Amino acid sequence: PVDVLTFGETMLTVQLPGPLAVGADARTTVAGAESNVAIGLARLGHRAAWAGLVGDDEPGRLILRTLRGENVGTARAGVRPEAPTGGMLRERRVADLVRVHYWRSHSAASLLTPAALAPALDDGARVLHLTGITCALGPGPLEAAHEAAAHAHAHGWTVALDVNHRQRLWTAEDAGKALLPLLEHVTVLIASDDELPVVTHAFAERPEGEERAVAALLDAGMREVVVKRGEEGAALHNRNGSRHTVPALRVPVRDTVGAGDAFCAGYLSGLLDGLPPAARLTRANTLGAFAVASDGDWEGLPRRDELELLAAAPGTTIR
Ligand code: ADP
Ligand code: KDG
Repeated sequence: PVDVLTFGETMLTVQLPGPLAVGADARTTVAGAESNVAIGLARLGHRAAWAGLVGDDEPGRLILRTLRGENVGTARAGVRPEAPTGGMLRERRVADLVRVHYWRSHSAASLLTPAALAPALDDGARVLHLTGITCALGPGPLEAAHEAAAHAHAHGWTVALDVNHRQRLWTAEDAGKALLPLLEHVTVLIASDDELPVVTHAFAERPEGEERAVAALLDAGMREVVVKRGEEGAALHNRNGSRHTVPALRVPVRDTVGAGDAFCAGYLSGLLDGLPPAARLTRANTLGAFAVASDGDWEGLPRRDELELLAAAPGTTIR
């Protein structure tokens, strides 16, 4: 068995330094919330496997090659000739504002079903990592996420769910309804502070405010609720009543996309290493800081021997 199994949609990603409407030179890469997490974990030496679907096309080949090059297991990834790999274009519209465009409806990744995922589940894992994005891709991926969560729960794995709400894919109301039946299987819920109402939207007594939302989630059976607070860091609420907050690292901001995924990788790494709560948050914040201080979702994430790198004084040259 691997340490962490994850799956979802990884896309060909085109990054433009300026507005698309007038044309700009592009950089191509691959990105997907779950594969970002898998790469972050693999860089730290954990065994991570990604079991998504790609098309039988050049973007699909780039995705699999990239994941293999990052030591992410792809033995259970699938290639579907009947649909294309999804794509995403990210334009820096103005200095501090990035706009995303998707080409992902009817993509290969949206063909995922519980049957396609079964071999990966049979392999076993210590942790299953899910995100709300996969649940938004269509009925097959939602069912696959649900069955994976039920299987993992029944086999005693840790089940992590990052809410990762994407307004471009579905409404908060639809997300709340779809995620509700999954929650009984979730061990660790990870959400930004503004995503908590998305998950609790479908609760019978809709809790108002962060404190009540967290309490309602812990009552629903989760062991831990982890709240991401951007440049302020993060908080961890444990079912046993303990609560920890750890500030973010201070780093120059290059590209904030991918920070949440890096954070998840750091948190799960801390869990796998058996770190105490505050140390798990510190590792999560450290990976989030690496993501914001470098271009790309995952390209700048640290290897284990680089975890302390951000403690260096600004402007340091290591020689
Ligand atoms: P998301 O990318 O999912 O919206 P956040 O913006 O909350 O999530 O960022 C996730 C984590 O990344 C934060 O909890 C923090 O650890 C780190 N992070 C985000 N922004 C910054 C920043 N400006 N400086 C340092 N760390 C940051
Ligand atoms: O978290 C970063 C991801 O959002 C990303 O790179 C692409 O998976 C993605 C999505 O659906 O937006």
